[in-house]
Amino acid sequence: MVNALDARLSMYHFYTAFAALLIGGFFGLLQTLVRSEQLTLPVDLNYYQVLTAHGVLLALVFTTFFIFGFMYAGVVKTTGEFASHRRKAAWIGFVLMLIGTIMATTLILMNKATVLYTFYAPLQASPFFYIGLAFIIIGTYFAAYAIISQYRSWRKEHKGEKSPLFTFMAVATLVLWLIATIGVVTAVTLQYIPWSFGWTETINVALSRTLFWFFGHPLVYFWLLPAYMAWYVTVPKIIGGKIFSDSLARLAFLLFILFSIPVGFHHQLLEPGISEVWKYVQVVLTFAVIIPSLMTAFAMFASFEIAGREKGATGLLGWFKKLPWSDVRFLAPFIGMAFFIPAGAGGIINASHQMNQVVHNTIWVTGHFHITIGATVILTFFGISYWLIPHLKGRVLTKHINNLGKYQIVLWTVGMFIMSAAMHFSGLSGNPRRTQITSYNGHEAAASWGSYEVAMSVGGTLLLFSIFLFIGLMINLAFWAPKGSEEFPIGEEFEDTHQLPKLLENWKVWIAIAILLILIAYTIPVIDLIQDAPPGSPGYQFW
Ligand code: HEM
Ligand SMILES: [Cu+2]
Repeated sequence: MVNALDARLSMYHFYTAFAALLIGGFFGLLQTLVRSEQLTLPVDLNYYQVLTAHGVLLALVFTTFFIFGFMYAGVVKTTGEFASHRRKAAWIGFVLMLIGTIMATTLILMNKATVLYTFYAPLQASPFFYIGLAFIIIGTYFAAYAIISQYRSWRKEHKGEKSPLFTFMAVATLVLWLIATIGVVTAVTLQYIPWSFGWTETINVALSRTLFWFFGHPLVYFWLLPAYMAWYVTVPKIIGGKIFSDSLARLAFLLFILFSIPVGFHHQLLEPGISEVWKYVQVVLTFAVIIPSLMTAFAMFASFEIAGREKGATGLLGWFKKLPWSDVRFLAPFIGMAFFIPAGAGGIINASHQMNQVVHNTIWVTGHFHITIGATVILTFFGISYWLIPHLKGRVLTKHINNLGKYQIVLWTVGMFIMSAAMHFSGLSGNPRRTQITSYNGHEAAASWGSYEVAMSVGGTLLLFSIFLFIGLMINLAFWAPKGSEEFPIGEEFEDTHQLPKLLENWKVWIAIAILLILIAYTIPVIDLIQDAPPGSPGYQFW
């Protein structure tokens, strides 16, 4: 049984996350309808406002709340209930994040922060929008404290034992987050807030974007690693198999810390003010992330194969048929994994300097991140929700809800496939992202985009239906499903080695390497950006 206080902590994070999903998803559908000219927004709600809210509510709010809700549940499951001062810190974190979210969303809806979720300068929002973002980040620091200190005291009490894999992974994810947020915190406190209050007249635009992407790329790994936690730790158990290798899993997470931070320039390949040499260095480091990604893919399929063979599968691919396809807890993350194959390939295209020129700022990019986060990550989060919500509420996932859940997952898969494929294809012929009007008064260059835009709205409609169904099922699982106990699946290792190479839990070494790589990749170009900076820019409000 879960401690009721810890369960409530996680549940409040999920309530907030699901509310953000519902509103954000609705805005997403509006965007597709406006772009395909099937809908004109009322005058006091402009397209870019809706787009800002969509990006903030889904990419920042939904993900962050879900991730903390999930991590708390798993940490408590594997290390024991929270000491009360830690639970208190976690609640303070929740309240700060909630206040920040309400501030930012209110300002967006008041049309005072229509700067899109990347809040690029020189677009200038109300200072309270940036303060809201700061609240969200400070809130996450309280949350990180709760988890990391729980881990440290577990290790003190269990000298010589290896820490639970789930908690280790949560800590690795938070280490990545803590280093990454240095960039955005610096930009927000030293640049955006003074500038939006009018204390400084201009802003160093290139520097602010560099600090943003120092954070923005690892941010995508902050979304992805919790999905990987589910893949490595819970999926093997769900399929009745074993974790392929505990050490491999830990090493992969540590490599993600190393290779996901010193790489922000791959988002700035077309920006002036950064020399090609440094762009080249960071692109090479970007490609290094392929190593832990392929390790993950290998480990997943190894554990699928082990599970299948243990159930009597023979031949090269016989194990494939033995996977529990009718179990939504498996189906959802599996489809997520499958989406990651084209998503990873697309990422390699985006990060390659020459090919980036073709897709830069086109809706291809939007297609890319809807199959990474919008499919891979979100489908995994859906899969988690089907067992975690009843687990926390002392109820069970019934066969009936499991079956409806499969429909929900299929709707999402088909919707995301249609929408993202249309985005990828029309992006290749130049269809821009972040634009309300895509027909360009009937110009021939835009002629082919119209039908793709309609396809996006068809996909978007299926997606919104899927969200409705999901929310309905979650309400059911939280309040109406039969009482009982639903397990939190924690996999066991294929061959339990008990001993872990000491190096793998020596955080000082890994953090030092991460910082070294960051210093190598960023010191000189950042000095250049400051020393040779142009006069700087005043703020603009085009809306
Ligand atoms: C109902 C489901 C969804 C629909 C219909 C949808 C639709 C769209 C569309 C059409 C755009 C591009 C608009 C433009 O560039 O002009 C967009 C942008 C975006 N979407 Fe979604 N989306 C959905 C779900 C999601 C999810 C689940 C996430 C992340 C968790 C997400 C994150 C984003 C982000 C970050 C942007 C970029 C915003 C920007 O460029 O400032 N979307 N979405
Ligand atoms: Cu990136």
